Amino acid sequence: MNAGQMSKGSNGTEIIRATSTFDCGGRCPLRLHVKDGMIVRVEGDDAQEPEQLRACLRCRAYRKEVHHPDRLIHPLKRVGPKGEGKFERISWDDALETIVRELRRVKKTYGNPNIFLAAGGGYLGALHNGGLATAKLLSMFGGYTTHYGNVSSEGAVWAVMTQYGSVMVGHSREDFLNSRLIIMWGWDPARMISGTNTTYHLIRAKEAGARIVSVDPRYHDSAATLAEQWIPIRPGTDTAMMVSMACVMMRENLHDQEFLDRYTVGFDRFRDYVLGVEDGVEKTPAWAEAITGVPARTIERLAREYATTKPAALVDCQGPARSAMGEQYNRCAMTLTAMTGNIGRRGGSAAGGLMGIPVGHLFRSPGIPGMKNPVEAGGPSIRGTLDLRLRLVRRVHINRMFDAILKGRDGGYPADIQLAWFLNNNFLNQLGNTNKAARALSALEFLIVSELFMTPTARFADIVLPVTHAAERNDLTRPWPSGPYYTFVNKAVEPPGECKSDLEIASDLAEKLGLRDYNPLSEEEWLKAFVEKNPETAEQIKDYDRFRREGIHRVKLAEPIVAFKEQIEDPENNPFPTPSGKIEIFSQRVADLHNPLCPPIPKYLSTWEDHNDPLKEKYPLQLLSPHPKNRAHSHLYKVDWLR
Ligand SMILES: Nc1nc2c(c(=O)[nH]1)N[C@H]1C(S)=C(S)[C@@H](COP(=O)(O)OP(=O)(O)OC[C@H]3O[C@@H](n4cnc5c(=O)[nH]c(N)nc54)[C@H](O)[C@@H]3O)O[C@H]1N2
Ligand SMILES: Nc1nc2c(c(=O)[nH]1)N[C@H]1C(S)=C(S)[C@@H](COP(=O)(O)OP(=O)(O)OC[C@H]3O[C@@H](n4cnc5c(=O)[nH]c(N)nc54)[C@H](O)[C@@H]3O)O[C@H]1N2
Ligand SMILES: [Mo]
Repeated sequence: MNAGQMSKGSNGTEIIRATSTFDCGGRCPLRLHVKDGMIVRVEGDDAQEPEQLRACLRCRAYRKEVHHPDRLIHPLKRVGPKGEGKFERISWDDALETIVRELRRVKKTYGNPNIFLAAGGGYLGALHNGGLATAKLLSMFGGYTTHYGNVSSEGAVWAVMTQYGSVMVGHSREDFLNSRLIIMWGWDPARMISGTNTTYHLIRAKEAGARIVSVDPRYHDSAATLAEQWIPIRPGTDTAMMVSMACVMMRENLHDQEFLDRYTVGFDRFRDYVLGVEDGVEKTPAWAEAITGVPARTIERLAREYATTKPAALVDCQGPARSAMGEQYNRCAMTLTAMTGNIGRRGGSAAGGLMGIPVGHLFRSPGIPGMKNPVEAGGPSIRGTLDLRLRLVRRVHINRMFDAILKGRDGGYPADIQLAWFLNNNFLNQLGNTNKAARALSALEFLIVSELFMTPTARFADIVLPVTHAAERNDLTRPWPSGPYYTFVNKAVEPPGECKSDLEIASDLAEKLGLRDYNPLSEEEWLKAFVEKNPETAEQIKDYDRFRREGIHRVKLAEPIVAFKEQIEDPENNPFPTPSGKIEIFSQRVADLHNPLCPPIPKYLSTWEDHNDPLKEKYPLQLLSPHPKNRAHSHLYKVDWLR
């Protein structure tokens, strides 16, 4: 019997408790009904309290991916031209020997920096995580080059690190019940989720009388079901509208000057910009109307409403920030939350686009810290630094990896990449400029892709390794930092064919490469260590077996988590983690970059290919590509139900 089996279902099925591990904004607890080695039915959470974490459509179609007839089940070797997709079956031994030979050849001929690891978010489990497992293997092998930056939230991360010095800018979702006004600004949680319980709490807030407004070019599911007002806006112009809302508040003296004086620096600089002292242009609603397409009267009304309804939650997200100058949108949203004194207060919001809470999402691997990549020895850390000049002389920005493969050191990149390993991603599909990506992947001497399916990226590989699905191994995972809960992914079924997990693949390679102690523990020992050696989970999860049986540990909160509560309630003892200890509406660190594209205060800046670009005459349409409701990125693409 599987340790995660709770009970018997109807018709003799066994019910296994698990969750998905997709890189989506939720984490649905699932009851997988298994019969004769197949998942025959999927049910969602059955908790009675505090609330059910109801499964999304993707999770309800889960078994259709696990048992999909197109799953890769044997290692493959390319036999046709790169990208054409002609492969033949080979044995694991052949596949691993070839990889060992190529790794050694590239290391010897060019050195370790020319080995590249491209990991993505395809699997968010803690142990069988290909990104971590392969990084550890390659570190022990002498190192590798990799990417930095974040396709999801680079703009938002930059913005919050500038202004607050912390990425934990969210409230636990039940706090929406305390809001009287909620502005969903470029945010569609019914689709992208932001925490499995988010929409539930928004509905409760609405039922309790909160007014909900959506500012978004699209009339999406959340606007349709939750909002009383939908304000369509030209893509990329949100900052102009926010700036003009600030203008209304300043002119009508609606802003919370006391809050600004006490907790922020640089508001006067922002005011000079908004009122036109700096550049002679007052950023009035009429000014914004011409840029955004939103009527000046609509802007004025929203500005007054937001400034006078307390508490109010302005929720920005990452989509609008995933564009040129996008970080200004998050910075300006944060500035509005400061001007209205909504930061650190129940029912308010600090904005910042990330919505993370610092509880219920940590599974630190006891084996991973101390795993140093020799290629990066002495290099600066990627985390927590705002200093763009320092950023990663030894890494390649994620959006530039294909350019780096094509141009190498001559193009100013840290290495001439000859061998690459892509896993947990489908970057040919997911990063910009697919034609260039195809050229780059074709130019590699050797490409390994570990995958569930023959994706567009995998078609370019020399060797394709078939991996197990999350349903086919035991692991721990976490919701995005929205929690608060921890989940156990119990193995439901045996893997098909010859699939191995990324960790098993790396362990086998370590053995062939003579790297001892790569994987000293069994799966069970690792999982126990993850839970018991991480101080947060050790304190929370007292009964490992029960956690495993139930598949979830819900963290009980005495009261809602409110970002920066301590900083606001007791600022003397709890400065913001910024250089000034305050919310930095003006940032000296950014000013010191002397980059006209990085203003030290939030500003609306027109960009290339936006509504003002003369190219508009030729190309009058703007394309938005929001995250798909029926998939997690390209993951689940094969599932006919979801199509
Ligand atoms: N146009 C446009 N492009 C975008 C975005 C957008 O908004 N618009 N959003 C961007 C964002 S925010 C993100 S996060 C990226 C996501 O981009 P990717 O990280 O490339 O996401 P996926 O397409 O889901 O690819 C994940 C792959 O991992 C595979 N996989 C699943 N489990 C495992 C496993 O255990 N092991 C291995 N080896 N593989 C596994 C899946 O089969 C899938 O092919 O896309 C970005 N691209
Ligand atoms: N179902 C599903 N959920 C997902 C994912 C998935 O692939 N599928 N991916 C997950 C991942 S990795 C991420 S990073 C998050 C991303 O979450 P988000 O970044 O919030 O999602 P997006 O879909 O990129 O865009 C959010 C909204 O921004 C709007 N928008 C785009 N441009 C503009 C603009 O200029 N102004 C305004 N006001 N609005 C604009 C879009 O219409 C959309 O409604 O989602 C996560 N959740
Ligand atoms: Mo993302």
